[in-house]
Amino acid sequence: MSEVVSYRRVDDIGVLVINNPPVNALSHAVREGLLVALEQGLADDQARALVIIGGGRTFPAGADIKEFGQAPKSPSLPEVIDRIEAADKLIIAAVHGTALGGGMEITLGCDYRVARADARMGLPEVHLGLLPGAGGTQRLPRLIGAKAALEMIVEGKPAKAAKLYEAGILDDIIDGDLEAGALAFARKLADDNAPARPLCQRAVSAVKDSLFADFRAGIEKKKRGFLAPFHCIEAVRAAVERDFDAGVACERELFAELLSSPESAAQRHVFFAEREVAKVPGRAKDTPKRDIQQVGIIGAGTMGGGIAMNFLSAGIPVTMVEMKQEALDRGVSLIRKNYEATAKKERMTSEQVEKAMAKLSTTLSYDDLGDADLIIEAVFESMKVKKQVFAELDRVAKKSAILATNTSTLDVDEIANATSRPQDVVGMHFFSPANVMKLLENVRGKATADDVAATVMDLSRRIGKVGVMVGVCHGFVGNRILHKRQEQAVQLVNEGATPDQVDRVLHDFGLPMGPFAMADLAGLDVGWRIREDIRENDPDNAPERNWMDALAEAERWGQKTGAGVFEYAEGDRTPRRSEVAHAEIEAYRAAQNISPRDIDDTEILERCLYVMVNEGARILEEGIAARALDIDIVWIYGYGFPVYRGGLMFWADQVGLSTILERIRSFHVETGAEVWKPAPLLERLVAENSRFADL
Ligand code: 3H9
Repeated sequence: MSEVVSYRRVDDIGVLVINNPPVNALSHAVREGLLVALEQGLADDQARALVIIGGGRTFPAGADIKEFGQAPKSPSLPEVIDRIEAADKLIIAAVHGTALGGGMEITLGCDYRVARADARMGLPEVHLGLLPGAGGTQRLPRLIGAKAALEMIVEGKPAKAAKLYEAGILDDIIDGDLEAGALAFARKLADDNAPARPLCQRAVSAVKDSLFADFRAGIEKKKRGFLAPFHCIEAVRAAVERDFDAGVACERELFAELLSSPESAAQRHVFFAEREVAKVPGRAKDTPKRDIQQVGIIGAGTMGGGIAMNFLSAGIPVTMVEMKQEALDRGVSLIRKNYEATAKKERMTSEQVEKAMAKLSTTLSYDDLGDADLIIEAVFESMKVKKQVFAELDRVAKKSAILATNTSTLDVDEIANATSRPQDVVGMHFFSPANVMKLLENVRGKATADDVAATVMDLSRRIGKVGVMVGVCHGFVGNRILHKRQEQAVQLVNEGATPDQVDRVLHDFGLPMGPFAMADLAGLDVGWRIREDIRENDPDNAPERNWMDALAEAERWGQKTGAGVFEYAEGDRTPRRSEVAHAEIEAYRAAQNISPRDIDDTEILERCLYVMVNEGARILEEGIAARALDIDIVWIYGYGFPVYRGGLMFWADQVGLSTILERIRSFHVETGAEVWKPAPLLERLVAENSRFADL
């Protein structure tokens, strides 16, 4: 008897139980075990029908992703499912938890499917850069039609039991004990002499001629750069246009192509990296955590309000503090407006909106924060102001409270020292818009206690964020790297490129927007004010005045004023070339005696991205990020680095570190600039012929 799949009979029905925690992934042992148990059930004369069920928390959540890339081992999942489908006894899948990918494909090989009301099923392979490769693209269209199957396969979003029942995927929803319900269901089928229902023998209903072309056109923009969604469409098209066997052959070919594609390798890396970031190296799994039941937020502006929404949506009460009642009122109405917009898009019910709003309270006095377990400061980005806030928090917060700053650049250690309890201070850097962006850079100061760090990492997940633990430095991981890229972008324009060209190159690489569209979105006044502050207070490090300063001084602050580096039509965020900006650029070049040169796209890409990789290597060297994968996740969730490239450092490994180092060295020789000095870590990795992933 296999250890991971067992067979037993309950009266007249055979039960196959899969037990491979945590998610019953369909590893080689499970596939082998399933075949053995199946043969046992088929040979068992007393069993009138068979039920397949998952042990533990779920029906199988898919193929074992860790096995991808290894030599295939027989039996393959398609072989197992074909055997299930060809069996001469009725087989019923009984689903709880999440039947995903290969797990759902097993259910499609069964004659009938039942599930618990809280179960979900789906084909999320597309998120791993794959397609359902065990017959899913051929059987699902035969069950629910090609259009509905396309939606489910290309979106990769699991659906709830009620919806699955409505779609005709589930035959029944079981209340109470799943196994008992499934046994009763099987027994009734046997009593009724119900027919076998192999999907492979069913025809696909007719579809509109333009279905596939229309579907493709509909996703082209959103799925730019990804390979899998388009392969998924081709596989479903095969289900419509060919017979079952030819369709399966096509699916298999497309699956194999995807499996060996760089896009899938990158997406699988991201899947594991996203889970790995939660496991902070050096932190014991059982580190105690503080209980967070009540949160205080200082500042009801866009950032404070956005942060508050995360907690309210997770059912955690929030008290917002401001200096003036009008600011509080504005903050509350902004939160309500955002929630109502979500409700309008049917992503929330109006009861959920009211439930979240009911957890929000406001005050003008810090003294009302005495019960808060966590207080997050989201005020103006000034060290002086932040220190005053933290001195106040030190006065009012209870002893066990965590005091967090949302600073994006300032020194968390210095802020912590404004209190008598630096061990309780931590950075929680939310990205704007804070209620939308998934990234949370949690910044550990020198004195931050272990349980404080563990609590904020845990909390990140609770409020639906991906938390990454980083150390203290100017700009932390994300903005520190971004800053280097923005500098290169400006320099490239100084030397002869146009902002349109730089933005196009980075957009074509897969980023959601280029550096200048991004500057316009953030507001040119933001960077300008920071530079002005340095010019005034730290003249030795004063940045050179350039055309970006001139634009900001002319109150061209980007999208919010309708013009910045680009121009924007009323109510339209599309950046358009600006003659004013070009005139400023030319004036700047003339004043600096720069004769512009033609710069090719490759140089733009290399300078903007390699400078980031070099900075990423320094960040690793300094221990600001613990692993390359932490940087990958910061850039994917904070800045939209293309998932199909796996994140900044993963991408660098794929390009080849020696190629990158060689270019960095030559930029260093050409410019003598400090930023192009190769990071020692990068040099070491190249010398050792290893990669960031090996660290
Ligand atoms: C497929 O099926 C291809 C077929 O069509 C064709 C084949 C020929 N394999 O996420 P969690 C690990 S492709 C291996 O933290 P949750 C995960 O890494 C597959 N390991 O829990 C983690 O490990 P650790 C299609 C897996 O409750 C642990 O399990 N299926 C797999 O938040 C717990 O995971 C999918 O894409 C796997 N398939 O969420 C589903 N799945 O503890 C992928 C999980 O060491 N999985 N692990 O960090 C998920 O979406 C979520 O894990 C799930 C549970 C919703 C199931």
